[in-house]
Amino acid sequence: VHAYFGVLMPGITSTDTLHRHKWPLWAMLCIALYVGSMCAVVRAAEAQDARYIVRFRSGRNSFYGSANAWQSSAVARLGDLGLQSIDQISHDNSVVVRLRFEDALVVSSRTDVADVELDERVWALRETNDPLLGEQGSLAVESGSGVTSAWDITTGSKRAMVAVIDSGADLKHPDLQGSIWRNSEEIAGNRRDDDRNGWVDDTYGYDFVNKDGLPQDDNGHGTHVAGIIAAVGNNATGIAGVAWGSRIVVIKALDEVGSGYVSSIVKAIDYATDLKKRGVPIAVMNLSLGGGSRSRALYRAVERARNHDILLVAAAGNEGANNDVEPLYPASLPLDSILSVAAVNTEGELAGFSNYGAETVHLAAPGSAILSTALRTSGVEYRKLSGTSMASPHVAGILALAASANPRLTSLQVRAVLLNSTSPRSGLQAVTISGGVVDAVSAVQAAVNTQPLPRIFGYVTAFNKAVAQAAVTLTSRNDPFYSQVVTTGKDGSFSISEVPLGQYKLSIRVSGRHVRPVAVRASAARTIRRNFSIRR
Ligand SMILES: [Ca+2]
Ligand SMILES: [Ca+2]
Ligand SMILES: [Ca+2]
Ligand SMILES: [Ca+2]
Repeated sequence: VHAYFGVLMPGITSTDTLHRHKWPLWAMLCIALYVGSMCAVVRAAEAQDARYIVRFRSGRNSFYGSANAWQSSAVARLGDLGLQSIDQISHDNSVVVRLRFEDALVVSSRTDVADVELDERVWALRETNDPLLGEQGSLAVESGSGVTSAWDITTGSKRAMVAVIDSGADLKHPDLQGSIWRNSEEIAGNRRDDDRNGWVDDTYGYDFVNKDGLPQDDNGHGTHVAGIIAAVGNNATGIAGVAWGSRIVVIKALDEVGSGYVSSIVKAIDYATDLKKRGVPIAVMNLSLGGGSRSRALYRAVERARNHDILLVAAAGNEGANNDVEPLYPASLPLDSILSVAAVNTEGELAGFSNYGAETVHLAAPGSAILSTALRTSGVEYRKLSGTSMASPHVAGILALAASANPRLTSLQVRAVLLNSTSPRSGLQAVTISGGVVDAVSAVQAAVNTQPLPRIFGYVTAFNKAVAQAAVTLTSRNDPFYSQVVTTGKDGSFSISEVPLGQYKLSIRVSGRHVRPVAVRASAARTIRRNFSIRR
């Protein structure tokens, strides 16, 4: 028994996965043998409550009812178990509950529960080990990345905005205020959800830590990241952000010490996606944070954002580690809308602290001694910081520049343009996918010269309700080798980007049944809408 525990213990502590009907061997051993002391040790360690994300099945089929309906049914089902939800992720059919490990096992074995995972904490990825790092270097590498030259073509536009999911931002900072998106459809301070997006008084984005409509920074990390992206330019004050003609949406999901729950990150991502759905032109989300295990809830949220043409730029991490071996999330999530960013120092070499990965880290950007806006309560208005947290917003800002330079491109096209235009560095060849440092001038010029391709977008509904998990297949009538398969998100939406010009057949399969296919003619670079409505 002792030897078994030696082998199995890592499984208990490191895995976040509680497969339904599969009890860990250690648990079965505990129950079958009840071997006194060893089990008692394990049980003591696991007896403490932890936060879990519990995802319920939607019912007999894949046709979802309203958000309110599942929510009240989920809460009722938890009540049957004597549990109370402490938070809800309405777009994910999930609730957050505090559970003991053995109770989590019981919950995960229920037939009406689809998934249970730990609601882990993620962290801001500022490099804080070396306080003197902030006193060295300059913006020399930044000018090396060509941002100021790219401004001859564009400084960004309000049509390509960046959502900053972080510790918030100093909303009244004189060098940020003018760049922060304001929700014109929400009346401040009247305790009403005027725009009916589910969040009360969210005039400047939302604070998912304190659950209020004011994402004011109380840490400083988010203010610094926001300033790198879009500090107000040409105002005779302080600094200018990479895309100072653009706007940022401030969403707070990290607390005053720079840490936050995965569930808060998921809700922050959904908040940005919902804004996009109603026409707020968010092209990119920046997440200078990471940690935890691979969260399925997080994956699904990023996928939902991707289906609405929002990219995710994420910091690769500051452990000097190989992400191919030790993945860091969200940067290492396997989705084609993500860019994982390593940091280079002022010499343009991979920074000592930066994570890397020949297969999982896409490119590098300046991340050493970066000057940006500071939380004014810290006594200064600007400060230098280092970390992949500072590299990621450079890439987010340059994506906003490229998207502004050619607004007809989809975000996924802009991502491809940026990846193909990095400035090669020998030291980055074996440790990143692109082998280079982000190059603003090349990216913006390439964006201007790129032919936009159509995107096919639509919703699948049955009896006026969204159908999730429907398989949508696009096959070409011209090219027998071309076919794309995507699945609909919970809101029933699907999106197929970069469709070459030509004639296509779009077909849908729902719960094993085929729906009559439709013809699609992709003749112009625009979003082609095709909705499917199932009546029987
Ligand atoms: Ca609102
Ligand atoms: Ca209001
Ligand atoms: Ca707040
Ligand atoms: Ca300024």
